[in-house]
Amino acid sequence: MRTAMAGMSRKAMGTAGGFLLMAGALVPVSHVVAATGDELFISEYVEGSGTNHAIEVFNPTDTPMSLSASGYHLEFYADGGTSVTGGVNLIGVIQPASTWVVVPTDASAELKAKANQTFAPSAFWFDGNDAVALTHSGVAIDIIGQIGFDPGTEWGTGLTSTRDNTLRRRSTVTAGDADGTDPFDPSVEWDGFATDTFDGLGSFGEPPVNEPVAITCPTELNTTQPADVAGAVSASDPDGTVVSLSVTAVTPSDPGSITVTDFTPASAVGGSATANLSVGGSTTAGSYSVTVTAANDDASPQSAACNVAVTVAPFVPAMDKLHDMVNSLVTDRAVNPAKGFLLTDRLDRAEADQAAGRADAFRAQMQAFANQVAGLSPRWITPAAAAQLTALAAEVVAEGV
Ligand SMILES: [Ca+2]
Ligand SMILES: [Ca+2]
Ligand SMILES: [Ca+2]
Ligand SMILES: [Ca+2]
Repeated sequence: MRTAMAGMSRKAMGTAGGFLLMAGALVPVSHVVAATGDELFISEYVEGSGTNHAIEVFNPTDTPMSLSASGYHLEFYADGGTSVTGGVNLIGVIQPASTWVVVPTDASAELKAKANQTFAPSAFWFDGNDAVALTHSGVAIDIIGQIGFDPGTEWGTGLTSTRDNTLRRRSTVTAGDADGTDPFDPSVEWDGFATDTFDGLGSFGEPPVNEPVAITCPTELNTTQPADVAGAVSASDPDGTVVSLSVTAVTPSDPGSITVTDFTPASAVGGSATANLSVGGSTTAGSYSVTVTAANDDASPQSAACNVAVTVAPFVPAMDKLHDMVNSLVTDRAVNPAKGFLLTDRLDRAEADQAAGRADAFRAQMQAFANQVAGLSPRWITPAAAAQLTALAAEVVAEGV
């Protein structure tokens, strides 16, 4: 039965109480309810550079349409001719509220990536002054241009014209222009775009917004040699999948020790990709501006970047820090000056032993220093300052000679 029906014209099948053959399924006609329209129409027209041509057909109904079984064709009438010059049979199933894009086989790769169907360019070739028609079972249901009239170069003016432009049907349009005999003015139902505008192909009306990638990173990362430091970086795309996070620039010069580590790509559309921006403790002391870039897996990837101010302070020996602290305690009179002198003197001796590599003597001097700190009365030094001195002294011993 299916084979027999496929061979019948739509008219022969009738409508009321009959069946339409669609997408390999028999759908009772009574269930075919128009969404915003009940017949396909052309929703985008590309007459671009070189061989970049495309026609997009829209299905405004709520029913999948088998284009071949229903007998849809695109045809053109060259240069004011009144008979069909050539055309292409549409083949495939156009889903409800969806589009069907046909492109010649010799179009650019970018345009062909948008195609649902390709055709031999010799069969269907329109170049601005040729009327283009969408037909259904031999009946023209939508015509761009005026059949039998040659406008010379194009219909329309500026971007809204049929040559070297893209024409996008306004989303308020719900049906094709079935009258191919009246004058054609594309500005009535179409918006015009520059040569080789392809971003509207694949959807009716304004192309959907491609949400940008968003990236989050710390404003700054600070460390002192030889300690490493790391900060969390993450990125996401509401309608895409972030698949990379990387350091793309380091100024003034890349020391090679500022890297992205622990990278985990987003597991799905809208998910977060995460990583750490890691600064090695061996990084040359200095200030760096680090650019981290995230990208998604779109055919033409979207990306987003952030900048992190990285500061690596040079290594300061614990002995220097201890000396500075004792000196400032004395200067600020935070410790009794006489006691302060004893502490300074003890440190000077320890430092001399350290410089000379006398490890045992150095440790003995540091022990004596610690004992002096411990012996200071709270009248002379605050417990907090005493604890800090003790901790620094332990660091000095740990660093050794
Ligand atoms: Ca022509
Ligand atoms: Ca017309
Ligand atoms: Ca479109
Ligand atoms: Ca996106």
